[in-house]
Amino acid sequence: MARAVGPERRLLAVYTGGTIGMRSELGVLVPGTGLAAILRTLPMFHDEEHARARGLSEDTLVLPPASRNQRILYTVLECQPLFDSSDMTIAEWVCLAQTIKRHYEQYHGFVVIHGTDTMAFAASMLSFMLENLQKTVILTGAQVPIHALWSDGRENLLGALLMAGQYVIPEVRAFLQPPLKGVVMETFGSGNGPTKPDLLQELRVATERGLVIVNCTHCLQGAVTTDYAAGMAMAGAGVISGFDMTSEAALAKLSYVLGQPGLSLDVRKELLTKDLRGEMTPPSVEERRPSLQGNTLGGGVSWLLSLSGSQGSDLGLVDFNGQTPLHAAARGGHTEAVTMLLQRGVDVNTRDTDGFSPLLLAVRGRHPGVIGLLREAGASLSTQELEEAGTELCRLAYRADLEGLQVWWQAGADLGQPGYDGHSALHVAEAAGNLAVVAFLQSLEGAVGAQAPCPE
Ligand code: ASN
Repeated sequence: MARAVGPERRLLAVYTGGTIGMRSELGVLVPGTGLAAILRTLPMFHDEEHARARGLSEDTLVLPPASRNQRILYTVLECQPLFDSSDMTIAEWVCLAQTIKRHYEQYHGFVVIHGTDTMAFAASMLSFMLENLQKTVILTGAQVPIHALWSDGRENLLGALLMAGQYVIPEVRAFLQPPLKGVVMETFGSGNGPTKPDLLQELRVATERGLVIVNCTHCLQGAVTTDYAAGMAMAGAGVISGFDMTSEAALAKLSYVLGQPGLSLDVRKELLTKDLRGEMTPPSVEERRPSLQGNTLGGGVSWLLSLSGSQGSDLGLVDFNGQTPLHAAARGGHTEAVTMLLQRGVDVNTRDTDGFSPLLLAVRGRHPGVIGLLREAGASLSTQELEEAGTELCRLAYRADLEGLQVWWQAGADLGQPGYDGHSALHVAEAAGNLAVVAFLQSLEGAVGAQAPCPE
């Protein structure tokens, strides 16, 4: 969250309805029009003197000065019709997103004035619909109409206007940037989240940079597990399991652990997985057995290795998805574990039930160290795995993602392979003017073809 600069910040307040602007009719509350007119009469929402001196148009309101050199100007866009939010459906949320999109360039930020009954749904919907958002969008509402003698609405709306006007809070991906040190994430069911590769990649980059992310379930009972691929993906991205901790306990514990002076990052992470004050029930060793990933992967693999020596356990053991310990180690970028497993002679080209090899998982996770080890041990991508690669390569070229292209090359993919529309990554990079990518791809063509030589 960065402080917004500039003498004037212009906001659009989209008024969709809700109690904040309701009136009583025949003893019941119904959506009320004319919110802007009410705000204009309240000095905390409009500085008439400044508006006149500045020659602002009729539909523009201006807050009294909140900081010395900055004014927040805003326009209220009243929707037709106005809703009690319990009547709002996907159609209205789409319309709301389109309204923000239509006005995106004219304003520095947006406030959505919304009923509280379904505000959480609207906020969640918007966070998915407004992709690549670079401006602040804040939802607010109230339990009591804003014109009532006492109303939470005045404080809520003022807070929303000040936040949207004074701070740049772009979408959650950018949210993980420094100076943030820790995050408590609430996920579905047993710790499952979306497995969108770009989201997982953001999480992975953040955890690798040292951000501590703790995963808690939003369920009132039960714990975070890795029973599902969706939960496994979180752990694979370096997110720490909060097991059965409540989000409140996790937040307090994270603050406590991050606030302890002189501890290394690993020690802090270790502390988070331990029960310090009766706040969690970490799983027993037995329960941990099938997971074999995330922070416990190194230990889990060593444990398996020790068993394989003494009791002949099988390192080719698979989980529900047909993935072996080598898949898990490759996906998590654990070079030591990969080395140990390869030394024990596990099958380097083993495929899971989707046909994916450890090498493909290492490419997706962008782990060049692991890719190198797997290639040296004879790993190669199958025809099936390479089938979709052309389109992925074009996407990376378009985004000037050199690192992404390099790992595919290191894994032995043909970077000249066309995407779904017949264009190659080089065509796409040239068209997009991504010169570094063009130079990289041309250097491969000139030298050894667009495919990495197989290591000896
Ligand atoms: N029924 C109202 C609504 O969601 C409740 C409120 O805004 N406080 O529109």
